[in-house]
This record gives sequence, structure tokens and C-alpha cells, in this order.
Amino acid sequence: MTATKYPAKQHCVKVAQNLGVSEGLIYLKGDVLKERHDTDVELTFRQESNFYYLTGFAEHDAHVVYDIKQQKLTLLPYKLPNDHIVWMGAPPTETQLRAKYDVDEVVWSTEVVSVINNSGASVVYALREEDVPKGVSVSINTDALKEALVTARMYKSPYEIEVMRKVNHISSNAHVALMKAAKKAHSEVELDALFRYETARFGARDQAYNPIVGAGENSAILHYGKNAESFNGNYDQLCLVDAGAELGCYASDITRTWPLSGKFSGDAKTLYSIVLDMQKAVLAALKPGVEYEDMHRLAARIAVEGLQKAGVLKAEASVDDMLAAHVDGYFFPHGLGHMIGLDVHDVGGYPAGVARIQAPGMQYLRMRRTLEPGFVITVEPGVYFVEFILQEAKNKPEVNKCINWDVTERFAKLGGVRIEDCVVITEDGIDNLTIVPKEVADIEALMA
Ligand SMILES: [Mn+2]
Repeated sequence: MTATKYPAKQHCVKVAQNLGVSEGLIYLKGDVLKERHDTDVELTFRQESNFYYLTGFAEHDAHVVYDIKQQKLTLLPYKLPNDHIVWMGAPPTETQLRAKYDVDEVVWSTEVVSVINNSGASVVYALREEDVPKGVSVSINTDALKEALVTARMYKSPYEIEVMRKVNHISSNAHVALMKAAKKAHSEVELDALFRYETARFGARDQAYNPIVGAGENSAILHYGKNAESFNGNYDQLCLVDAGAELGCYASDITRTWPLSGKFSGDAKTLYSIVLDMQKAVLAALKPGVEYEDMHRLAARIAVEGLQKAGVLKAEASVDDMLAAHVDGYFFPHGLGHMIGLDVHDVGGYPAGVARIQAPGMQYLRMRRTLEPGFVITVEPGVYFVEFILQEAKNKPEVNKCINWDVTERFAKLGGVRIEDCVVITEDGIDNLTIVPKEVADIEALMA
């Protein structure tokens, strides 16, 4: 990374350009510190993503004011009580804060109203009226800032991409550590804890979301978070791990699925290879100008072709007819992926006025956009055998007739498979930030 400071000023300039105005203030309130009900036990603090984007400042109860005309960025950290030093140690001085952050001015939070009122600006752009402190006498505009922030955050800067590469590598190495530990692990929670440990000790103490570690049929629960099952000596099971650490508020999001034993059985290899083919086809096709929903359709077609070859879908059914009947959505019941950045499901998935496509699977697609350089997205196809969904398939004659139920029941014991990488859209293709092995032979070699 070339820059040492988070490029807060550059981000403010970008948001101001998107607002399309030559004067006024951008104002954001940082998130507040919260405590457990009726106690003084602090909950883990995580800065609000837009605030972080404009400041790089991750402490609680702060404010930020950016003067568009003067291009002046003012950070207003929380003014701690004097005896705070006894409990928490000495807070940084204004000079230290100015040196650390890419801001022009540091003023304590108690001065926020006068900073705004004395700015000479005629308008304050804020996300919500209630965020703006009482006593502000400048007119407030809450119509434009959100869209300006979303548009700026969609296009990741080189600095942001390097942070995301770093956290992807930390998470990738943790995934590899889990694969190596699987044969001797006893439970899902043990692997969950190992992932947190392996990312924390390499600098990423926080998770972008709670790890999902599901063995056997739990692998088919899309956002399984209990991670509470023991393996009970059954190492033939597939284990799905969807986990990604957070670094400097930037997310990673990676999924791998492998047998606890380290050796894929016949059916597991078949199922895994279908999903791997889906992901590889999409990764090869991604580039600027491509519609993301078409990538979902591409993955869905390969799922149907693969399931037909595996005998789950009947040989005599036409792939086109099955796609028209949305058979794919009963086995690939979620979207292909999403934008990722400061949030794991990052802003900008849908342009204003664009609605979701109402079809099984596709309805959960978190993104409908023409891809552009600078987007960072996930590619996470999956195939699952979910009791609830298969029941629905039985009730739909045009779907039911395509399925070999005896083969389906055999595969259903495996649960499901998902493979997920984070990629940057470049000028002519992608830059894959995720470096966890995914070929069957490579996983088996690693786990041996
Ligand atoms: Mn994801």
C-alpha cells in the first residue's frame, strides 16, 4: 500500500462531486457506543460505514463536517470526561489525531454546532434530519447525500482494493488452516473459534459477519449460524465454511466446502464439481459491460446441466425447458453474489427504480447492475438439497416431473455446497482477491 493514511479527503471530494454542488457542508454523525441492557458492559463498537468512508475514524460518538467550497475536512472526536484517563488511559491529543488521519482540522465534538453555524455555508447535507445536532441554524437537506455516498462507495479506489486484498488473504489463510485442522476437530464451534483465532492473530480482530460452519445437512442451511453441532465421529460429512474477517472496516466474504475426512466421496465429488464449474464459468465471463443477472443465469444453466448429468434431473428433460420452469431455483435458491466493501452486503446492488426479478432463486439476487471497473463483488454459486424447498418442488408438476427422486434423496444426505470468492472488476476481466485452493485434487492434497 502506498498511502499510509486512509484517503478520507479523496472520498469527501468524490461524494461532493456526486452531489453536484459547489458549496454547503456534508455532515455525518458517527455511531454511538452502546451497552448491554441496564449495565455498563460495552458492546463491541463498530463505526457506521459511511462515517468511516469519509474519515477513516473508527471511534464512537464522533462527528464529521466537510466544507465543499473550502474543501476542508473537520473531524470532531468525542470529548472524553477528564477522569476517563483513569479507566481507559490517555486519549490522543488533537495534534496526534491530525497526524494520524487525513483531515484538515480536529475539533472536539462539543463544538459541533458552532463549527456548522460559523462555516458560512447555506446548507447542510445530512442522511437524516434527526442526526443533525440541535441548535444548528443552517438549512438541512436530506434528499441527496445517501445517493451521493452510495455512488462513491460502489467504485473502490486502489487504496480500498489493497485493504480488501489484505483481509481476503488473511481470511484465505484462515480457511486453509481450517481445512488442515478438520480431521482432528470435534465440532462446528471448534472450527468457528479457529477461524476467529487465525484471522485475529494476523491483524484482523473483527469478523465481517458471524462465521457459518455447517457440517452434513447443516451445510444446506444458507445462513446457518448456530455452529453448535458435534461431528460425532462422522468425518464423511461435507463441511461448509462461509467466513470472512474485517480489516479497517473492510469486509471479506469467502466460502469453501470440503469433506471433514479430507477425501471427497463419489457423490460429494460430483456435487462439488457442479458448483466449481458454475463458479469457474462465471469467473471466466466477468468483465465490464456484463449484466450481473446474466452471470446468475449462466451459473443456473450449468447447475441444471450438471444435475442432469448426475442423474438428479431426468435425462430426457430439455435444459431450456427446465430453465424456463425455474427448476434451477429449487437447487440454487439464492443469488449469485453481491457488492462487497465497507459492508459485506455493500451498498449499490440495485440502481434506483430497478426491482428484483420474481423467480425462484433469482428473487434473492442482491445485485442487478452492468459491471464496471472498480466494483468489488462476490461470486458464490451453490447447490443444495433443502427439505423445505424439495417439498415445494414436489408440489409443482412442471418441476416435479423433471426430478429423479431416488437420486435426489441420495444426494440430499450431503446437504449442500457453496464456493465463494471476492473479485475486483478490472478493465478487461477480474482480479481475484481470494486465494483459497478450490480444485478437488488441491483440497485433498492440502488436507492429507
Ligand atoms: Mn457472500
